[in-house]
Amino acid sequence: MASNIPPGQQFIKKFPVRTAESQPTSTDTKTWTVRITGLVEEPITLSFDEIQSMDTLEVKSDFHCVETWSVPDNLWKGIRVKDLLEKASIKPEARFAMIKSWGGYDSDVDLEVLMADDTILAWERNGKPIEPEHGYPLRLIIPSRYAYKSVKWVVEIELIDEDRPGYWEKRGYHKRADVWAQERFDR
Ligand SMILES: Nc1nc2c(c(=O)[nH]1)N[C@H]1C(S)=C(S)[C@@H](COP(=O)(O)O)O[C@H]1N2
Ligand SMILES: [Mo]
Repeated sequence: MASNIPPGQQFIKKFPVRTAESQPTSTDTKTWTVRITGLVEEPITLSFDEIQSMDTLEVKSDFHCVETWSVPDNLWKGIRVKDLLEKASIKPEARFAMIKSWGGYDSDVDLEVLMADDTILAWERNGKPIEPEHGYPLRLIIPSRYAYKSVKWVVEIELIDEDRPGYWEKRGYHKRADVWAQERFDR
């Protein structure tokens, strides 16, 4: 567990499920792909196998929902989003990305945060495949931001120059969502 917890958060033991859209009807890794679109030299589509064959890493982190619950000590295994984006040659004007799920949920993320060393696209948690309801086969993990940025069932990363709000950001949640600065709501 991290030595401290962000202000206003409480650790809980059970991992709740929060899903705004419909869960994928199939999480077959043979057909799952992630597209990188928008402000890139060449849009690319990567299969689950191609992603899994990249350099993998494990990141241990606490998971903080804006509703004030936190799940401590998750060991996520996946690949760095930075490595993925480098395959697509991002245009210099890209400053944000819209991360999109299979069922239409989305969240906007600062490119800088997306490129951080601990921002990963994960398929395992604590040594086991992520449960389907928690985002299998590929879920984004951004430890420093509230969990609504950690999009489950990722199918597309769209690079953009002007920020635009995702699903919860449209409904009042903060566009940056820094857990240590308690950026919960945008006023
Ligand atoms: N695709 C998708 N990703 C999502 C959400 C969602 O509704 N759909 N909810 C977000 C919110 S608000 C939270 S708190 C976490 C919850 O993750 P969990 O369901 O694995 O606990 O996922 C985030 N990612
Ligand atoms: Mo959340």
